[in-house]
Amino acid sequence: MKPLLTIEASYLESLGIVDWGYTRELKAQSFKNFSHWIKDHHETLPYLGTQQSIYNRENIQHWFKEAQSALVFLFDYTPAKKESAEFPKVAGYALGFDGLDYHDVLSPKLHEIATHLGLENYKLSLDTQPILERDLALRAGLGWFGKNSMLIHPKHGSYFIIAGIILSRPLAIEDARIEIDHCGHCTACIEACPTQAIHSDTRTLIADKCISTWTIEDRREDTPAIPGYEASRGEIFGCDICQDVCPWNRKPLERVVGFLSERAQFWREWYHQPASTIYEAIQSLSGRALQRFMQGTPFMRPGKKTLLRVLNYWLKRDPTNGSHTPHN
Ligand code: B12
Ligand code: SF4
Ligand code: SF4
Repeated sequence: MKPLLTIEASYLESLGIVDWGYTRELKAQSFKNFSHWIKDHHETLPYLGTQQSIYNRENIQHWFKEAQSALVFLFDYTPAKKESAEFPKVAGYALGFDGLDYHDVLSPKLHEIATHLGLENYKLSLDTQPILERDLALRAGLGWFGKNSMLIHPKHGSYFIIAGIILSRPLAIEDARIEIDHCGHCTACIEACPTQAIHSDTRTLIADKCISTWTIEDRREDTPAIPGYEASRGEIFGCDICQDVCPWNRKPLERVVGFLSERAQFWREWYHQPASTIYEAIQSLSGRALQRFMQGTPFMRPGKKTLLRVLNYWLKRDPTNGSHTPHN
């Protein structure tokens, strides 16, 4: 990785960054694609479909008037994927940042970088802001849109979180070269997705069919399981299947040394118990006690009802021991 102005590459690496990019282009290239896509996807992801949310995503200046340019960083969780390869039921990102919610872990790091660069008027882009972050990373030269819709970096694959600093001034950095599409004739992700959530013509997901939506984002108590979920590997929190089969993740996995912190290890083992044990543990806790138990972790996002709905699915299929082994 190259240094960032006065910041050494080794310092960025110590923050968990595998690459960074820069762009002055504030308009999203793929906004038209997003605006077509959003027409069909309000129900389970309502926050994306408001008029303001759509308008803001077209151009970062719609949200932050003074914006002039953006720095984009890729925060890696490949080491956690390596270590949890035999335990694929919890999304890698959930264990990759010390078992903590990445929003909380990464924003101080971004502020730290901003301080190093002497920035005063800036905003962060970290998942929840109205910014098309994959498009921003594309414009910053960090990768291409894979058929699984992930932003894929030619060297680092796709096991990373995209985060940005939106600046109110330009920096003395050359504009990035846009990465070309390296998917070629491969269709591994489309074939591997058990719920057929990948729309092969448009490189987008049918979000309502994605296991990640059903296990994390959908807060309804009684939403039936997505057809095909039974053929999953027993994903109970998020889903990485279409990344795990992607050839562009093979080399990064070979290269990294696996490492799970003590806290992440705890959660890995906790979710490795039979579904019946996890179900009982969650059910026995009051809403507040559950919040205390899961405080600061990503597992709090789906909430009690969603967690129980998902676990109950596996229990109904296998009431004797509640293992979440898929039954094909
Ligand atoms: C809503 C959302 C979801 C939804 C919908 C995902 C989706 N693919 O649309 C759900 C809940 C399903 C989801 C799941 C996951 N998510 Co999510 N999610 C988001 C969020 C908040 C918005 C994404 C969005 O706007 N989707 C709408 C689609 C249309 O836009 P898009 O995903 O940006 O895709 C672009 C391209 O596909 C392109 N495009 C569209 N059509 C076409 C057509 C052609 C021909 C071409 C070339 C391009 C193209 O334009 C789009 C807009 O820029 C972003 C954060 C953010 N603010 O951007 C994180 C984000 C996309 N998620 C992320 C992650 C990590 C995940 C999961 C891996 C989590 C997990 N393990 O369960 C899965 C991955 C599922 C998958 N294969 O995408 C990361 C992705 C990092 C990366 N390397 O790409 C993001 C960027 C968060 C972050 N800050 O790092 N997510
Ligand atoms: S995350 Fe899982 S369910 Fe969603 S598109 Fe990828 S493989 Fe399919
Ligand atoms: S699995 Fe193949 S088609 Fe899918 S994103 Fe990776 S390279 Fe592209």
